[in-house]
Amino acid sequence: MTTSLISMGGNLGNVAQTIDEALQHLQRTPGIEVIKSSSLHRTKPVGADAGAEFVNAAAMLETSLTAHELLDRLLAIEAELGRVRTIHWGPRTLDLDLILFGDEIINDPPRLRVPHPACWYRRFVLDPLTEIAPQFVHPEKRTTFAELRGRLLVRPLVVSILGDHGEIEALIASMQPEVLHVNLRSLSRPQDVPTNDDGLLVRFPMNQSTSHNLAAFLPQLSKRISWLDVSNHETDQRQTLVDILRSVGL
Ligand code: PH2
Ligand code: MG
Ligand code: MG
Repeated sequence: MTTSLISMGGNLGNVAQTIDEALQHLQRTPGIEVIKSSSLHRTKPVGADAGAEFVNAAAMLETSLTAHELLDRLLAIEAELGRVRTIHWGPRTLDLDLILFGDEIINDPPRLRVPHPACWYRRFVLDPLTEIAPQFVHPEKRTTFAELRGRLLVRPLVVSILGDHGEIEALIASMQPEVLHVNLRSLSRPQDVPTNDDGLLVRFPMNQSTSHNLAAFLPQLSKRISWLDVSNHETDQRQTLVDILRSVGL
């Protein structure tokens, strides 16, 4: 048997009822036991096309299924409860995400990555999760979910951005006045990265010479808790930064 954590969220229809039905569907599934579920959290939408306010929650399951079997079951329940996938990150009746599966680290993109790659900096995941599993340890970060959440509550939160200097400086200059409680910093050289692991360290797309320079530092940097790599994001940098700040609760 494996203990697993899932996150639930939606912003179309009666989400509270949909989440309740999802938990019943899970409970009725052979090989799945719902151990605990969190309260419902109203959260601001993250993503330009995400739509209205979300309701998010989390649940703890005990299962004899494999991670892939559990994922298939989650996707089937989403479909049974009326989810239609049109735009990526669009409004939805229900999203069921596999966050943790025992202490397994699963890398099978694009189908499945466990722990969920964004779970450690998303308040809409961490807030419900810490209600039911504060002392569970993230197997890659080797840190409890309560600690991961606590790291994001520090004010001002330092968000350091590694990227093309001119572009990042301009982005920060235009955004900093709008965002209180966050200290945005531009890092133009990997060797300027502070040694402490506080706040958030975000890697934006970089020109060849900077990214070449970064290669030597990557092994060290990627060991950090704060390391968030969005260098392959296609959306515009401003929206990416807005989404990150929304995710961490700013
Ligand atoms: N899920 C997303 C995108 N944005 N925002 C909130 N508040 N809650 C979510 O569950 C959520 C989101 C993609 O899965
Ligand atoms: Mg999701
Ligand atoms: Mg999903």
